[in-house]
Amino acid sequence: NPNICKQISVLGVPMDLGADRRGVDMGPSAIRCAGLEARLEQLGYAVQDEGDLVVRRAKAYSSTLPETNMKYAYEIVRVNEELAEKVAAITAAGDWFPLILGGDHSIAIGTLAGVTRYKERIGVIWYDAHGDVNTPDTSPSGNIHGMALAAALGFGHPALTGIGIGSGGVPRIDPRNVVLVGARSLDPGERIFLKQHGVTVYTMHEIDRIGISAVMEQAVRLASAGTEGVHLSLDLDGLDPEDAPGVGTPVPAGISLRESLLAMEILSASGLLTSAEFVEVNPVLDLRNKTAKAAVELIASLLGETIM
Ligand code: 5AB
Ligand code: MN
Ligand code: MN
Ligand code: MN
Repeated sequence: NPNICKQISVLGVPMDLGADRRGVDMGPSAIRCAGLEARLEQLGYAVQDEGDLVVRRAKAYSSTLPETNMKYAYEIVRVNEELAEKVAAITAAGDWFPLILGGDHSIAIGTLAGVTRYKERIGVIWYDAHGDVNTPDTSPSGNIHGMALAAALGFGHPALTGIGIGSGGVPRIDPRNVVLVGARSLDPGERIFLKQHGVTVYTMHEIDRIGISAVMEQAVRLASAGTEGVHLSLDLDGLDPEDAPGVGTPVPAGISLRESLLAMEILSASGLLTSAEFVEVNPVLDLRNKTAKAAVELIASLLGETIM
């Protein structure tokens, strides 16, 4: 609970190998430039900026895994292993809240392995236009950012599913505690996966019908049932491209910034948040850092900022 945890540990992961468009590696920088640290300090938090992990881009490190379509798998696996250890270390004592800045969404595999290290069971709210539940067999692209949630749930290539938990390790996330919010672009194999494993999906249809507030209340309830807390994995492409143009895979007709701020406030009020990551900010495609600024607004709301 960030309202109890008065210390925030910020960690950047300048990873762009999980996506086709280059540039999300500059996401952590852009979010820091948008004034993250000062904003958190204004809220009364002690902030420890751990800096960025090192992502190597030379071809030799980042080639496709033989006999798979998984682009840049070697380096993605290496960085995620390091990320899992780092996040586990941040959470070990229980009084630091990990705030991870991406980077592409492939980093969720390491983040989730890390945040579950000292927890029995955790729920996840996956705020995204996409499902990210492809496996190498269903992926249309071979891009690992589209496989991250499946891998964190234990499905896909062993090189990914073993990250942070070892081969044969069992993920501490039950798909029934996973909730997608904002989905509007799912691949055929992903629809099957989501139904088969009992992941709850709130598409734009539900958001438009019952409103973001009811959706988030239900999402919190489902993600927290029987768990020790809730992790937020927020892909900026969950937002409407009007409000968040700086993303590699924009999908029209998304969640507005206004609705998203309310979503963060509801999550904050639940007092159940254990950790969060903000991913897929691409400064190369952004307009005057608009998307990174939106990320900072969302983070402030998530961590308890109120108007009055
Ligand atoms: B993101 C797609 N489903 O697997 C795929 O931005 C897109 O982290 C994945 O949500 C988008 O390549 C991944 C077509
Ligand atoms: Mn995503
Ligand atoms: Mn996405
Ligand atoms: Mn994306």
